[in-house]
Amino acid sequence: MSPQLINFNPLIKLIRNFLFVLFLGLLFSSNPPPALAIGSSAHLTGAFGPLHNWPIIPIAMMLMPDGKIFAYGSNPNGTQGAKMYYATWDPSLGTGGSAFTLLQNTTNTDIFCAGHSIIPATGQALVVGGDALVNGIRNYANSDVNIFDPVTSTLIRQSQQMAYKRWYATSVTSPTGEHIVLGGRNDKFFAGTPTKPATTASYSPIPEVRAANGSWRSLTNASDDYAYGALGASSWYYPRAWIDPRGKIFILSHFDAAYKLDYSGMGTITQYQTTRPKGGRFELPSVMFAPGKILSLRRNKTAVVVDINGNGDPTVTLTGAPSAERLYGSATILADGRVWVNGGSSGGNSLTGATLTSEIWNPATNTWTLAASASTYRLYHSASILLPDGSVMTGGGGAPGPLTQLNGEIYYPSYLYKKDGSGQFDYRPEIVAAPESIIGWNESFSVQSDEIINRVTLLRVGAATHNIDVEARFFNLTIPSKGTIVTLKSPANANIAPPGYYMLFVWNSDGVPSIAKIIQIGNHL
Ligand SMILES: [Cu+2]
Repeated sequence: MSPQLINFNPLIKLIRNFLFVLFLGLLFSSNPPPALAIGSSAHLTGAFGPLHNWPIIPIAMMLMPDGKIFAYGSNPNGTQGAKMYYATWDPSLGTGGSAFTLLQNTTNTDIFCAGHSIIPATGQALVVGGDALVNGIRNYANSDVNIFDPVTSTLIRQSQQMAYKRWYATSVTSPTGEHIVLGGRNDKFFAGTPTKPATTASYSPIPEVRAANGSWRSLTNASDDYAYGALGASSWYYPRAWIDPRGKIFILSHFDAAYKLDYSGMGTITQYQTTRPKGGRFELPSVMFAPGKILSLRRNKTAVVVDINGNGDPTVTLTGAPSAERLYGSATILADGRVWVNGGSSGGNSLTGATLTSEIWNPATNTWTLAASASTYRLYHSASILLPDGSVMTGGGGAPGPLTQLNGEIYYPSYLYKKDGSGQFDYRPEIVAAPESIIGWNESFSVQSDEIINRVTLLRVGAATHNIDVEARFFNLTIPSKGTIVTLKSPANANIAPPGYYMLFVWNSDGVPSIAKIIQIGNHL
């Protein structure tokens, strides 16, 4: 499943760079540098690439182990249509039409607003639940299970369904490679008409676990309407849930209560009594930016760090002040461990109060800094995801919304640019050799670059939708001594680094990252 390693000869690279510089010299000896390049702030704020088309609204985007994006959401007209279509995008081909593939969904499942994760053992995407049309009315739920296979680009309906219907459920990958599925709507309120019967709203408060063999087990002892059901504040709406450092599930509800779910046996759910981060909303993103540490955006231009590393109740501390309230915005861990936040609006799914300016939270300083501005708004049904080249695809919005966003933009973070203000991309170190087979936990492995390696970072491949990516995780790997070959230790255990696929970035002394090599962490076969 690993992408083929390109064994690059450093001498060829040297010659290429020399010729390139010679070419630039000749170019600029007769023509002045382009005006746009002077005084660029891209090396400080990052910059957006041009707006480009998507064949669907990418409401959900997942990075597959081959470096491509699997996306679903709308039909090509930008209205709800995931029963008919999904799409793939190959970032290595750019953003022109030929980089995207529109595919037919033949499963008869409407995966609009489904839950999803990557299956660690196979590198396929697990898609749970989604939408259903009942008496001609949308946004009911289904209990279907589908798997997207990146090798054949096919979406395949599974014979083993969930016990409960789920629309807006969260899927969490466990340390053993199972999936715990939480929340979602079971049935929808409809008042009824003379020709269409009334229906009553209900939710799915019993989590269920998908074993590696595809069978399902309900956690009937862990039923809870507040943690992931009807009560609280839309607690069923994509519950914010992560495996904690002890291997249990931590849940940060939208109404500020926090829970521990032990998913062994029939399950046990416990509320943390003292953990009450204020200002939660289901429209706001949260992301695990370091082992056991979650950045959570809250209402009224606030954000908190929730630390779940200790054995007692998790602690909550305020960060510095974000510049804007970002309902329906996204939070993405960059390749250097900072968190980039974009999109959103203080007015909800509305252009009133919407912001184009993005911003970055730096965990080292606990401060927020303004970053580049996008050319269009990202609201409800938008998503952002880190790519293997260290840039971020942000796309979508609409179905419904004030804008039908059949488009995306790529954000190029500051670390990709030369520091001289020219606005040009810097030369990148390249990974010459990295592990091709599975790496265990707390295990030594080596990586080789064509430049001195100054830093190595590791980021779990993302699975973003509805302004949340519960798969995303970040690791700074310690380098014992710098060199073109460094020996590192993989993360300590499967609780902090669940099995699956991770982007490995090496950084040179100029602070520029390589294109990532996607490696697999798991049990040796
Ligand atoms: Cu949705």
